[in-house]
Amino acid sequence: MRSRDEEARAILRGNDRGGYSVPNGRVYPFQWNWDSAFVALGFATFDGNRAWQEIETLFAAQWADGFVPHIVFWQDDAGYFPGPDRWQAGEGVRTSGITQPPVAASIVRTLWDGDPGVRPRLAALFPKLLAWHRWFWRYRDFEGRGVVVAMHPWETGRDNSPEWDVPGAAIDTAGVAPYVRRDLGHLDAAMRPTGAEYDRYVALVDFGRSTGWDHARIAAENPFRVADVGMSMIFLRANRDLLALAQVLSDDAAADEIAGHIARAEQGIGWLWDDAARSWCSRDTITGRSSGFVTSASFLSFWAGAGDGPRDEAMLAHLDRIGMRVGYLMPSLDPDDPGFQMLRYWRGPVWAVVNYMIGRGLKEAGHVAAGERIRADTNGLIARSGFYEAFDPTGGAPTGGDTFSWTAAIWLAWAR
Ligand code: 9YW
Repeated sequence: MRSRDEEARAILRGNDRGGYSVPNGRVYPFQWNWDSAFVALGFATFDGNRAWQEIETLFAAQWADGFVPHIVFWQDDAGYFPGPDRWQAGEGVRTSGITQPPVAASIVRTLWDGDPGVRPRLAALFPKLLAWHRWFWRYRDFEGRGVVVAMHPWETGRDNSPEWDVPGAAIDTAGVAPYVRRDLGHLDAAMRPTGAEYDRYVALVDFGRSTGWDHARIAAENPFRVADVGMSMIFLRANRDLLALAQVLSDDAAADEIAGHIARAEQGIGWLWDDAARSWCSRDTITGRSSGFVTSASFLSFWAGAGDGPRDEAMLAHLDRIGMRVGYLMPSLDPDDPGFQMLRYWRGPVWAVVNYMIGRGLKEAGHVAAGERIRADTNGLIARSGFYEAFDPTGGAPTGGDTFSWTAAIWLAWAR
């Protein structure tokens, strides 16, 4: 029998389409943004060149304004909806018109890790990373609050999290032209977003396309504009990592610029603290209302270094409580929430990539035992069930697609 390590490497090789990876060959046949960043970590354990290439191909699809798309359609494939014809976006290569959590700078910093041999590749990538971050400051923090405003649930990477239910109710789905979901041909509907949620996803795609993917207009008019706690924490951390890379490259002007934005985020992120929930929560920028949901993204405060003594203590208390309710941390939704569903995508299941950020963040913040529990639980899930998209936190059963690239990568880079 092959070891889990060998299986993981075989999955990464099998999902390699020549310079870029697909998350899973059947369900997701294109390049996804934050998947590629995590996948690079896995490649780095056995093929350093291929690791850098994964990020370089993603940035080859960058638009002139700095935007980096959430999907790159290097080749068309009828197995996924919405495909390039529905998006009608991209410059050079066809892409989607929304982005995804900006984790790439943090991953590049890990790949760099002081290896002088890769300095030319780092120097070539740095201006592209900076251009993407500038795009975020301009179009996803247009109120200058120091947070990231998501324009689509898919942009957050946590598609059907209940955080989007109330803000999403304002999206008009009456005019959505008929479409056929392809995901339900590959996967159990009970593990996927509902039809009503999909209508909202498609309505937002149609709205963006109707603007010609004009990011300024989208920032002003999009019917969904939610400050996502996950993207905000990931971006704060990514800016700290980008600042470190600017210092490596002795780029003082960039370092000053990035440091200014970090200071703004450190001031502004408190807007996402919910006193009633005693947690970090997403907040609707249109109504000003906090979601009130404790999700796995709430715990990314440790990865961001956003907390202070009392807030960190409050999050650790949630972690202890949740840890006694489930077999495996960190469920994507608080199991004490009435909407918790152990198999339905981002309403319960555990995702290895989120665990990687929470676990590393906890350890770096000095909460070593809690960080180690997250790593050991991730290890236990994969050892028990294999390289699935996500896992039931109560008993560890697999959910979603199999042979998943980022789950294999997190195993190799961190969980094993
Ligand atoms: C979809 C590829 C992507 C991830 C997202 C995840 C899912 C796409 O798959 O979204 O159609 O459901 O939610 O985070 O990048 O793995």
